[in-house]
Amino acid sequence: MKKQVTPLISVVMGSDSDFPVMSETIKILEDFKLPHEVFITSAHRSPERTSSFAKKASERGIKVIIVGAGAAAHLAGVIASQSLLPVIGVPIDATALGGIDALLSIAQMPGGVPVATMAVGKAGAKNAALLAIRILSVEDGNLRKKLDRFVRDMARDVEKKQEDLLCRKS
Ligand code: RP5
Repeated sequence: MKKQVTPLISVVMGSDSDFPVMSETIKILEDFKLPHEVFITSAHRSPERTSSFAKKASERGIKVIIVGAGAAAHLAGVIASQSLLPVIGVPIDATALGGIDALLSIAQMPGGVPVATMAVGKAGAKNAALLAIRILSVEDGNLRKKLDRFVRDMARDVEKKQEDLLCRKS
């Protein structure tokens, strides 16, 4: 029988239409082998489900909540108002406003209820996972080593791009 692993990170989204962007978060968490869960709930369409999720997340062992939402994106703020866990918001381009609506809704929280707001779209979704990993790596040496390797690989990729470009030119 497969051993059940308690998720440390919850990846929440307002709708299944957010999944193509939030899959960037999930990819990074999988690469780092971090136990996580994926949960769909909406601040507006399922407020009770959202509230129940936020209130119980900490007691279930969740350490960081990542929230992707588009339009009038209140989900991250509503969850942050009902949980003491760190909440990271990813604004999603879901309307004619190109994500500016979600960006402002997530970033412009009133003083007292913090939500760490990422860039709109896939880069933000990727960085949300990396920020969660940075938070957890403060207390986890192995995770810090993996993060360090990730950062060094990224720098090496830049150098490789330079070399490839020079090869193409010559
Ligand atoms: C938000 O409304 C969701 O996060 C999504 O980005 C947007 C549109 O949702 P759907 O109409 O595609 O379900 O709550």
